[in-house]
Formats: sequence, C-alpha cells, structure tokens
Amino acid sequence: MNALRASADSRLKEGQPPVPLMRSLLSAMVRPYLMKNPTAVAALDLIRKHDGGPVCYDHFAFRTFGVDGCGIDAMSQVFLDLGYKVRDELRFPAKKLRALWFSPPDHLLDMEGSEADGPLPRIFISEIIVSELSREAQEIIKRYTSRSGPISKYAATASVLNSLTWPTPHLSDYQTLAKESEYAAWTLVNGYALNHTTVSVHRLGSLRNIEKLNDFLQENGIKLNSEGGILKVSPDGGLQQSSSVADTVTFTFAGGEVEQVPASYIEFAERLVLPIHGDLHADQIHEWHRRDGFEVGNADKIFESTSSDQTGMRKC
Ligand code: OOG
Ligand code: NI
Repeated sequence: MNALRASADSRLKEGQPPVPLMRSLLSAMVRPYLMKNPTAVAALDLIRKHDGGPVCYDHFAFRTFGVDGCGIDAMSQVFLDLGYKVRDELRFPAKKLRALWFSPPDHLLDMEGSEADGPLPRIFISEIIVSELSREAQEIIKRYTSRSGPISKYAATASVLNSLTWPTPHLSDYQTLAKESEYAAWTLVNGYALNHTTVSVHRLGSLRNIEKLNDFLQENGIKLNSEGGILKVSPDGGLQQSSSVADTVTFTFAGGEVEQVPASYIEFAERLVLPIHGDLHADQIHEWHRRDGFEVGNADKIFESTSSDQTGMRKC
C-alpha cells in the first residue's frame, strides 16, 4: 500500500473523508463537460434563471471498457478511497453492459447547498462486457485498452484532463465499433469523460416536477431523448427521469481525419417520497425518505441519449 493510500485510509477510519478533495474532484470533472456540451450549459442556465431553488446533482455517470483493467474498477477506485460505498449492480444483456452505482457517505447525500457546495452526487459507472462482442470488435477495443496499461488507474485524472488513456483512435476503428455498439464507439473517443450530470428535480424550486420541467426545457429549445417516451418511469413509479440528446463535437482522429462524434448529455431525475413515509410534512423530508437507486428499464432508454437515432447523426 502506498503512502498516499495509507494516509487516506487512516483519515477514513477516523470517520473524516476528505470532503474538500471530493468536491474539487467532482468540480474538476464537470469543467471539461461544460466546455464541450453547450446543451448542458443552456439547460443549467435556464433552470438557474427561472427556478429560484438550488440546483443539486443527483448523480454523475461514466462509461468504460470492461477489459484490461479499464472497466468500472478503474473509475470507481478514487470514489471508494474517498468514502463512497458500492451499492447495486444493473445488467443490460441486449446492450452487453453492466453497471454499478455508488453512494456518498450518508450525511453528504443530504445537506443544504447547491452544485459544487451541495449534496454529493451518487456515481453510476457502466462497462461494456468486451468478451461478449464480436471477435473484430474485441480486437479493436483491446488494441487501445492494452496500450492504456497501468495508466488506466488514473481514469479519474484522465477525466479531469479531458484526455484519453489510450492512443488517438483511427476513424475506421470508430466506425466499425459504431456498427456493433454505439456505446463502444462513444467510449473509444470520449474515454472517461463525464457522460452526464443529473439535476435533482425534487430539490428544485418552482420546477420541482419533472413533467413541468420537461415542458419548460422543450419550450426553450432543449431537445429531449424520446426513446420509449420523454419521461422514463420506474415500475414502482418512484424514479422518474428524462435527459437531453447528446451534443456532437468535432473529433480529430489519428492521421488527421475529422468527423462529428457524440459527446455528453444532461439528465433530470425526480425521486418521489416512498409510500411508507407518506405522512411526513414537506419540511421533514430528507433524501433518504425518497426512492433511491436506479432502474434498468429507465437506464436502458437513457443510454440512447448518445445514439445516432436520437442525435440525428449519420450512422457510420
Ligand atoms: C448511462 C445511462 C443510465 C441512469 O440514470 O439510469 C443512466 C449512460 O448513458 O452511460 O444514466
Ligand atoms: Ni443517469
């Protein structure tokens, strides 16, 4: 165990996760995301201007390749070291994906404040199960992930620095992957970049109802992901989500070829109060009284926010 890890562990044992570092890391991940994704900026600005309440982040999401040490573990380690706890696994057999989500220490999930000074977000990290892809797709992915080597440990650093941990991709590799898995193609060019932040709708002011918020955003020109309907509702009704369609950015591939690729999007989540807490007054309600976690049926459709069907980009 190295000295840095040992000192982080001893602080955690004393029950004091280094909160300023957590906040700085999360803010640093949001910075390149805001630079690259004008729709996320526009949606946040509209909400800040018209809502009046705090804008808090429900969760942050990342995508990974589940091979060569580049998968969920590469991205989750820093959060675990900072006091996050692993919660549930979600599986998406048709997309060949699995995901884990992580929660911050309890008292940091529910607190006053907004954005970088507010409640800490849950973390949702998915990975594509590379061994289940075609031989050709596996070969392409491994050609990059094997070059990532020990650097994959610094997934969070790469996210902050807006850099890939593998060599600049070739356009032909991107195009071949996109035919089989748009998730894989996205990950090849975006790496560990923040895939989306999610606004906590139930913490907002006048827009604290997701259907109202969706109407407001669409009236103001924000295009929302329509896969399976704009509003995604969990079978128990308690988790309601919507998301924008990803922005596209110009990417310079190896050899200088330039092509448009999907970048990131922004999501909105309303967590309803659990029926067993139905008697509580509004001022008694905390985050832990609300529907927690994620929902496979919702997530399956939210993944499509970066698909060519939603972005309208030409399929490769
Ligand atoms: C993640 C999609 C799922 C959620 O909140 O269920 C998701 C992705 O697009 O990588 O964000
Ligand atoms: Ni999400």
